[in-house]
Amino acid sequence: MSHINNQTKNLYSIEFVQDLDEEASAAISGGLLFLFDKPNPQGDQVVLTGPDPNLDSFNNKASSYRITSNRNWYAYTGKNYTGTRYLLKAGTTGKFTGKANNNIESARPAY
Ligand SMILES: [Ca+2]
Repeated sequence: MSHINNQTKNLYSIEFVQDLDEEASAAISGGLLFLFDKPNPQGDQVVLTGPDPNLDSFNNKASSYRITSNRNWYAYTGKNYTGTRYLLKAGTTGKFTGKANNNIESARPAY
């Protein structure tokens, strides 16, 4: 009986450590936002690990996105987080449609 209790305790300890690792890794990275040139999502891509005020070569190029972390992001049609703001939900993949397509100029995690 004592042996079984020890095993249970050890399993909980392992899960707890894994949870801490995931949280720590999300906090360090700020969550990951992938932007794609094509809508499927395919084509050229860029990976954002934190706020990006101009997207550099990906400016006005993104047609779809994927968020691989548990953090929401905002995408904006203007540089420096201006213009129309779009909420991109954590863990989702989606398309930029209408005037958002090929019109995203900055993005940052939604704190
Ligand atoms: Ca595009």
